[in-house]
Amino acid sequence: PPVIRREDYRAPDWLVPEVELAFDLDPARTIVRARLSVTRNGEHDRPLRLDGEELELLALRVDGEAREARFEDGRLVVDLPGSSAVIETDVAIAPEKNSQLMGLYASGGILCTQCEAEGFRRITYFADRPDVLSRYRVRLEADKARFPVLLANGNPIEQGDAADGRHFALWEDPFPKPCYLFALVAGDLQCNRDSFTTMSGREVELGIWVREADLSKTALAMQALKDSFAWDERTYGREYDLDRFNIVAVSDFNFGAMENKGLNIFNTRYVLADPETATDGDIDAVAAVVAHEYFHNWSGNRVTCRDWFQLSLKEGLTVFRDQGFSEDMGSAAVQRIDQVRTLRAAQFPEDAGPLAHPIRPDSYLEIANFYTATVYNKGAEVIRMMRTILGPEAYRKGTDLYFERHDGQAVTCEDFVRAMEDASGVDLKQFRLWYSQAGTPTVQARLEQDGEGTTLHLAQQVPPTPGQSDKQPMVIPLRVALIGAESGREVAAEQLVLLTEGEQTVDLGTVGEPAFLSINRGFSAPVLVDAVRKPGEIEALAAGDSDSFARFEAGQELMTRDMLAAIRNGGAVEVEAIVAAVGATLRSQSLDPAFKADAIALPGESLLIEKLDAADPARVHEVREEVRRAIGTRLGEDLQRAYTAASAADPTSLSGADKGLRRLRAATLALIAAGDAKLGASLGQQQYEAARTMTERQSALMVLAMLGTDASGKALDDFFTRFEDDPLVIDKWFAVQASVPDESNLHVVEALQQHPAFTLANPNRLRALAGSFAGTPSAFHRADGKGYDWLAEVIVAADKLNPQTAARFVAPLGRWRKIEPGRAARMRAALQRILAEPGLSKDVFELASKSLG
Ligand code: DPP
Ligand code: ZN
Repeated sequence: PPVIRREDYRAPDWLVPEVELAFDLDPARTIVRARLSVTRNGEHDRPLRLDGEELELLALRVDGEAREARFEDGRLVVDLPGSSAVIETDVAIAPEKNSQLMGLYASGGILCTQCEAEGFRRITYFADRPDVLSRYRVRLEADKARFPVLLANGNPIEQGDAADGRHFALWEDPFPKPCYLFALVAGDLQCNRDSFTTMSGREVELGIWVREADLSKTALAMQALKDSFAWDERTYGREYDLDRFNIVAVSDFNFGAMENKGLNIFNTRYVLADPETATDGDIDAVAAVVAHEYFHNWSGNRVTCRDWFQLSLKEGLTVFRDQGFSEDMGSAAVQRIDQVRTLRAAQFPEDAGPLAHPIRPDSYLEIANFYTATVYNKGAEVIRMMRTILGPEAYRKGTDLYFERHDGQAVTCEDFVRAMEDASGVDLKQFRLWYSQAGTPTVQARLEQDGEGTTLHLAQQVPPTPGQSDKQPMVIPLRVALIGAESGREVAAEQLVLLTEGEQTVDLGTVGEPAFLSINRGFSAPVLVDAVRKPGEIEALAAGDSDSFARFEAGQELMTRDMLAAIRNGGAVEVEAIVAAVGATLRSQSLDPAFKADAIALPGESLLIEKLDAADPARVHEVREEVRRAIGTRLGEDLQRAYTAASAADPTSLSGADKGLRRLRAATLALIAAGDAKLGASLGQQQYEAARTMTERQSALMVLAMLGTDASGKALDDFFTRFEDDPLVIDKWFAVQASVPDESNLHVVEALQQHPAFTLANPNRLRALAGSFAGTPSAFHRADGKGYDWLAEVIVAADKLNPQTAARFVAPLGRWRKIEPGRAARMRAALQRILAEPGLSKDVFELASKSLG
């Protein structure tokens, strides 16, 4: 497949200002009639070229005259003499045969669309690129009984009955948009209706459309939607612009959700939630995704991307915006820890591996492969750094200028940075390297104190990544403070240090006592910090850093240090410091429960593997388990006391305090079980049986499943029967069992694959099984390599149905560089087997070949 390069960008030859579409909807055979008004863009004599994929062309007319179709490289080529023309096509498509879930497809009796990035070409012939913006007028016609609800982007204009029991609806979207934001839905749906009055006093009708049985589970999403409208007005001055805002939930979906103009389509997983069937984490994710998609209305839709290399322009910015929303709606400190956890678990490995790419990639084979943690989460960190460097007020001026200057345009990351510069007067020339250089920088830090004063020595390295061997120093904003070794107080107040050179020293003045270094507070830069630590320093920071994120970090650093030492030297783990730190956290009167839950959780096995060369995953598991056991036995009483206290959480309350208690309860239960299996099993069983919410039930079930006793089998059976009719909960049933960290768990996973409720065709179900298994190192990395073989087979089978989702499972096999040679060879062999498969999609081909690289 051809490589697409950013430097090859050329403005479109033809523009398409107006589009009229008429859909004769039928799951087996849908007819799409398109009428495109096209205009020549600039001086050239090139023909119009339209993308199309799996379309049956029935007719082509140019200015009303029938034309023979001509194709070149799969595109429909139309020679046009003048400067404008009207192109009409009639095509047939088969939604119910569309297993890729791109374009128009059927999901549980609903017809719906997914067009980002390049799905629109599977609906009709079109210039399928984000810099072609059009006004759409869309007529939908379908059987009235089967598809009583007909939705599209924009505002409803007209509806009525048609012949043969059919009916129609006409929708118009006044805002020009790229075709990736096109959407339609037809189905038997019920609506949770509400409204929002915008800051200029306009009334917007809000609707969340779901199947009747799910209506009762839409209240939380609706509240989040209204909160999002209000937050974006308050925080970014952004107002909604149409009379309608609709969300539709479908159960087969490649993404989490999609921000189509005025008609967001969501994976049910990010809409449907009530405390009985969704955990607190699920409920928070619903709010975050609802906010994310809504915020795209400005950052993505009103101002869109020139080309797909600019994806982070909308995704990094919008993730940063939804993070801000979550910080304001909940506890900012806990949110920040969660954000960094996600970044470390998903993005750091990507940046350190064969698939590393800058947040603005330079090339791709398949753009669907670039909806990555780098583009999204590191992209958000880059925006956050700009805000840190400019300050909140200048940042807001910058976003105002960006939206004002580029409203209605398709622009680049460069345009965003320039707006920030113009609004603030700050030169971001060197900062731009964050857009072009891949790899996680490492910052080395050493504090030097003598009679004269305190000096911070900093150095940075940006590691080589595929295609980028030499890197330049980046702009790294570091929030730094000094904590007195004796007083425990901040002896040098927090300041922002901009590390811009390869090596740099910072004068921190004189402080009256020996000091400890609190650096990268709040995770002000997405870097690895390698600080020279004094004896007792990290312990002291873990016990009392005044920045809660830095305090959490210090605890993680301490745990990582002692676990890595044992993994490397092969001996027993030195657990004293860890046990002392966890004990102090548990007993603290001042820390809030959510923070405690985060602070007592050990860094995961994947994270430890990332820090090793030639890791033996079995050894990593053994050491981590040893520490968990030590905490469980040595701190049994503290854990039980904390567990009991946390059990007082009001199960029906979704307040931050009650969520925090439940989080601590889950964390302590797991550690109790690690120290005393019998006690863990009995508490787990009690908690499971008494559970009133999914948060309590799922955490108990996970502990029971890990213990693998008779009681766990019973609980799993009960769970299945109880929630048999709720696909999202059955996903959990699969995920819990596929996450058991045991070398023999592949057997369970293979049995689950044969379960009647399993299907490769549903992305959520596939992620629940294959994603959970591949995300559990001690099970996935069986020494005999059978875990890799299993995953490779699943990828190959899923690829035949849905390349985009299949490709998501390749990355775990690409981590072979971090693994000991025996297993690494088996991982490579699995990748080679995938590549040997005839008819492989370019999605899987690209990632598998780069992973072998
Ligand atoms: N729907 C995906 C998202 O919102 C892609 N735009 O991130
Ligand atoms: Zn997005």
